[in-house]
Amino acid sequence: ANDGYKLWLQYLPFENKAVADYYRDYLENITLIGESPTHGVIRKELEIAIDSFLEGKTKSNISSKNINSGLIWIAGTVDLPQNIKASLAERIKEIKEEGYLIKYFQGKIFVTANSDIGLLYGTFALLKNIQTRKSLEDLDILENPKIQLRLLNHWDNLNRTVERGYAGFSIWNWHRLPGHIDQQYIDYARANASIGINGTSVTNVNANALVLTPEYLEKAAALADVFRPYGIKIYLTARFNAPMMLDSLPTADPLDPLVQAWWMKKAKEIYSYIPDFGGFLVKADSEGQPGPHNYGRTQADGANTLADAVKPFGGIVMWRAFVYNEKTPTDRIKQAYDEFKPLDGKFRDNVIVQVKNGPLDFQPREPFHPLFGAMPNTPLMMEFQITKEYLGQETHWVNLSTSWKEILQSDTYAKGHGSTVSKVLDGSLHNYQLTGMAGVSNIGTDRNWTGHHTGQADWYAFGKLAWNPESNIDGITEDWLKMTFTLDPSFVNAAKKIALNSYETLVNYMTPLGLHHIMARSHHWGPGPWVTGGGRDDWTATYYHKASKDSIGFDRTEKGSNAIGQYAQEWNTVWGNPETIPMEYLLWFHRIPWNKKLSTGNTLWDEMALRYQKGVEGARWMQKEWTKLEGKIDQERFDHISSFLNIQVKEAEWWRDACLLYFGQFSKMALPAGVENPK
Ligand code: GCW
Repeated sequence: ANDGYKLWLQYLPFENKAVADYYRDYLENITLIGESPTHGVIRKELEIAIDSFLEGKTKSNISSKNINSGLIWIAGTVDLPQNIKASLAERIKEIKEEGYLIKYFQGKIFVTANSDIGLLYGTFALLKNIQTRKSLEDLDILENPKIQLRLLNHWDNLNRTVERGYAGFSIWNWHRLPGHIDQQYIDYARANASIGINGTSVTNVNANALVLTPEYLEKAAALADVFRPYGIKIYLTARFNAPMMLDSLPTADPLDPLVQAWWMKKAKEIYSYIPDFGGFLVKADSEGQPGPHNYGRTQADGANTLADAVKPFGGIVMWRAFVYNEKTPTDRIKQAYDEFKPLDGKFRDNVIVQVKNGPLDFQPREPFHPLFGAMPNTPLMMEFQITKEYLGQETHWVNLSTSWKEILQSDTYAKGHGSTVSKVLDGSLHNYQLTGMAGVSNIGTDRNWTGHHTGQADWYAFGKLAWNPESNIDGITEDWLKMTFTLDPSFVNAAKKIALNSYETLVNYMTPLGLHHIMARSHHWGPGPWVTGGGRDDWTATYYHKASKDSIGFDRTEKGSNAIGQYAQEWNTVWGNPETIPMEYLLWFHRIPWNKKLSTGNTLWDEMALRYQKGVEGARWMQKEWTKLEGKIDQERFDHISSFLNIQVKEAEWWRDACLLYFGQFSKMALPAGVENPK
């Protein structure tokens, strides 16, 4: 049985004697030089791994004294033997702060780095090569992260509910902190370090100011102490009106000297608890959160006040661009760009603006956010959602890295062809001095952390893409499957195929052809294309699809809201024309008559119906393929995924039926051949 708690760090036992013999020689002779807490973590991880690989049949001998016998050397560049250091000098020069080199040389494997954390990352990389049973004699890996801030964002409340929690409650037990350090915090740090995540914002962006009080800072400091040896910094969400909430200041105006002094003092206090505190993550002026707008100030005024407070201590502010207001009559998806673009260059150098992947809100599919490429003088970081708020929540198998890759490889054309979002993020396009990627966490108290076992893959892939947004997702998915379940290629290949098809399948059964925000009200689970009224148009479905008896879709061309005008001319040309726009964005940008013939030869209505049907068939295919894999992995996880796939198929049918019945009232057209009649 396997409950999935060990994630991708299963360190599956060697499958036969030959394999065990091959690796044993190496694993029994490890030289580890250094005594820092991070070295302690490295030693512990190696012990866990060796014990598991060799099923407790060997005693690991990891010592700084094995100078001669060591077949694996784990040592900082300064601690390498002189002759090795000289021979590898050219390569060593390329290693940056958090990077590492793994090199097979003169019969030994050298894992080396300039920092303790680099060494830990190198160790995890070596272990991954053993987990995936690579030949060690070929090892020559030099890796540096392409992005500096690689963060999880927890939307966790202090009472342990989670804003969008689909895997149980928050793992942070504030009540027991700081006295009790749960093993899960340590395992959380291990898992994150293994994929290069180096920061975590532990509280909801819909922030509770209480977390900034001494009582909670002491608790946060205890978490920071756990994370530190793993290279993970802690960040907190700052409620913008905290000066009023906590100390009854009459205002939270960011330009008021008393308010500025309050934040300065607060920052000093926080750093007295957490000397390496990362900084603040802020949601302001959005969905009822307080912000600089309350005082007629700009987002830059707000961000800069907080940034000045943490600056003396080396802290940063991640200021979210998810700012919109129901009272602003402009198309909601245009508002962030309208607000932030004029502020380009007005932020302090320790501010980074955190932008969601698309301009609306984590829909199954959106075009990339037009701010990417539009802020050459203000560093922007990515915010992806790992938790599946709008994508069926925890029971649907959807391989998110497929959609992330689509966004990362999107061309902004900011500096001509090839100006991808990925290059905006890694800083190379605009020479950003701060770079980052955040993922809204899907972690909860479920025994397997993420509800669906495959939610672990999204956590894993997020870390890998944050380290290098150019990473190959086929490889990421394959490695994850091998380390998590089994090395049996018949399982890995089949499961990978399911995973890599899952995203398009979901888009088809939920929101084909660029449909968006047609989920049920508020919880966003299940279909709700009929959702209307309720006082906030921008939270309804009808605002977005605008179905009428003639047409459907949101005209965002020049003739409509002109959201398209926020993108480069190249996109205006392609997306502006319903004949040339890729089908997946059709109704995002255009209003199309039901009976219009598309390039596929189908009318819009037929195309929509056929795509919903295709989505359902895709979900059934996933289920069928999964069934064939019984016996190839442990029964516990096999059954768990099987039962979720049952839900997924039912919900795919539900989505198709609900949407076709609803939209059919407008189109009044018959379903094309091949589409099942709604139940
Ligand atoms: O997607 C929406 C969610 C809110 C969330 C908000 C945000 C944290 O429905 O629950 O609030 O986005 O990103 O701020």
